[in-house]
Amino acid sequence: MFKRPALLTEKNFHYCPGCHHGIMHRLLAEVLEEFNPEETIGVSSVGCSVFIYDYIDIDWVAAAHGRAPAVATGVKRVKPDRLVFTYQGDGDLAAIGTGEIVHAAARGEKITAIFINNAVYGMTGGQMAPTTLTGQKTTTTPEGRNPAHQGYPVKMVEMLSVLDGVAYAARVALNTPKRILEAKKALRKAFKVQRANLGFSIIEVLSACPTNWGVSPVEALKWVDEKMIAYYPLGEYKTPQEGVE
Ligand SMILES: Cc1ncc(C[n+]2csc(CCOP(=O)(O)OP(=O)(O)O)c2C)c(N)n1
Ligand code: SF4
Repeated sequence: MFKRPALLTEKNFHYCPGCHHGIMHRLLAEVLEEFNPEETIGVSSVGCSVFIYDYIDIDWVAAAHGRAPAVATGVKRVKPDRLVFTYQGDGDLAAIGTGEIVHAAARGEKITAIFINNAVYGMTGGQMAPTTLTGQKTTTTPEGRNPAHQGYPVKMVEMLSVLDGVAYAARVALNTPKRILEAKKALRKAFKVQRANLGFSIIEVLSACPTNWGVSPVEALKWVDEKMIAYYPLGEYKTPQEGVE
């Protein structure tokens, strides 16, 4: 029988119907309960998930837009015994914070990045993000993203996985129950990699934004399959040599 994870506060999520941020918050709360929540520090970022610190009852530091990996680096270096993670959207991690994420990964910081890729800037009204798909209509690409003008969508996990500092990199989705369970496994593994001091870990989460995609919550589940996974294949892109399951 499902219970409400003890780490989720009583506060109702402010997310739109069908948004996957809520599913991810629940998974995060469930997995953190398996570790020591008292010793966990989250770094929240800017975007729709800006109030995550109101929903998951652990210690948090709020970072300015894009700066979460730099803040997490500082926190982890001061408190190396803590489990430290960032929670960032694609505008945050792959646009304004590209430098921070690349260099934190290259340095092999012992932190975990949870990267929510919903292919748009959700909070500010659906502008193009680096992850917006070719042909996808957004408020700043009303004709659809055209690589000739806006370049190609960025595959962050593939890009980061080639860096030596990265110990674990995976992409997951939340549009079916099976995939939600796989996402939970990947999240657990990313934290175990951090616990084992093996280096930087990241999980990219393909996440629905029905509001800015202009589809219903149910259609958004299909959209993840047909559009997102087709361009952003799921799976583990890097796993440590040592046995972390
Ligand atoms: C320095 C700075 N620049 C711009 C903004 C405005 N801003 C707030 S949220 C956001 C986009 C967030 O999009 P994303 O990271 O994809 O998260 P989502 O809302 O989709 O979950 C922007 C540009 C800001 N808060 N700070
Ligand atoms: S705008 Fe998109 S990402 Fe933001 S809460 Fe709504 S569905 Fe979620």
